Amino acid sequence: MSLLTWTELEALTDFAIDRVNGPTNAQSNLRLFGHSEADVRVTLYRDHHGWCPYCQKVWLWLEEKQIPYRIRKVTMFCYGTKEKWYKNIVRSGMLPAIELDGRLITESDDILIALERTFGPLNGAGMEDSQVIPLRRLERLLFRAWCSWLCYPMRSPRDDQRQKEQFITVVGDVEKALSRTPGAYFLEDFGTVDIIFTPYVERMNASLYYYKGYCLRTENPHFSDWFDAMETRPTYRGTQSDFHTHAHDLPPQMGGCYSNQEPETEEYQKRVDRGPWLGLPDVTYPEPETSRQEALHRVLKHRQNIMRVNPADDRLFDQALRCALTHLMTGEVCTPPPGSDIGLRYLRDRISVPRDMSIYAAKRLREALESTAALVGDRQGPPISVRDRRDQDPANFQS
Ligand SMILES: N[C@@H](CCC(=O)N[C@@H](CS)C(=O)NCC(=O)O)C(=O)O
Repeated sequence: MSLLTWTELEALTDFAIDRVNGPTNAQSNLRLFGHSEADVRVTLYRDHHGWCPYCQKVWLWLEEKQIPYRIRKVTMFCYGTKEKWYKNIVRSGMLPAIELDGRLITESDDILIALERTFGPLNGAGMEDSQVIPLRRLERLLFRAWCSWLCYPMRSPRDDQRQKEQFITVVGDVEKALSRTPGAYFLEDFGTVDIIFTPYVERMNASLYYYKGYCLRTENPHFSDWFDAMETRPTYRGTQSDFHTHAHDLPPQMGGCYSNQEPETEEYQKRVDRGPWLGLPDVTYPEPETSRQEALHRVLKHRQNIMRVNPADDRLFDQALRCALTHLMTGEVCTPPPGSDIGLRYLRDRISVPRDMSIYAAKRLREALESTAALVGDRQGPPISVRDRRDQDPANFQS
């Protein structure tokens, strides 16, 4: 099989989106929605990797409401050094923050309230609406029950079971709340409540699957419909992450995630880490036709940095990566040089969704890297740290 050159690979993708006026995407630094730059009144400070759940909340709201805004990305403590310029604005370094007409606002709930006062609430019911307040409270209850189960080491399987039951009781209340309206959303129309639930419910779905062998999305019919409905929205698709990303971004952010001993847990962990990734319950909308082109385009764009941070020898990895990309685009089996399995799996483990690419593009790229690596060995890359993610320090990736 002929290994494609970089030039030949470049000819196989014309993937492009309009980052300013097109669909929601994680790479944009400016969103205009057809307005002019002079109309921008908001700057959103959010984290580089799209890992901060409170940032996702504000990000989604601005996208849904189509408010022109600028984005400035900031490093989280768990993966690098906080930028001095940001500490001069927000001394604690906490995210998210916005500047609205020159006024700095922190705390995601206060941010949404301030945005509502300026631009009006989303679909009628705002943060302080009497229908919204009890649902916001329910979201916090669910969050606490999730933390109690996931983020503390359990003394025994019985303790684990007890925490699971407590979590499932709150899930039952959420299911009831979702069943009260004819549609799939929390209130009659999609709105603020759905946005408030989104970041942590997405993280619950991923982390409980991986650490507890429990699938929130498939085991609860109303949640399942809600996820499906969310995935019809281009705004959500643009901010949506996957199981692999969350399974490994949460431990340092939460101070630890603890696995139980259920047989499903071991099976699901293997699936999330080593594939196959297509068919995992982190996404159900149909795969876009452009997913492979997108993955290729993103690798080509960041090729130099990808090579530089990879533990494998540059020449060896250059050839191995072209093998994986040749396979991705042509389906042909292309055997990489001996010894390149670790380098390919290092990259497989460090694709972050949606930071690097969308969910299906990442699945396709992981599959191509894994199946190419498997041709020459079964060695895994260095394990992903649970204490910090300095391997993802954005300082190493700036172009
Ligand atoms: N109550 C705050 C919580 C914000 C928060 O906890 N932010 C975390 C990230 S999720 C943060 O910025 N931590 C500092 C860091 O990780 O660098 C809000 O709703 O905005």
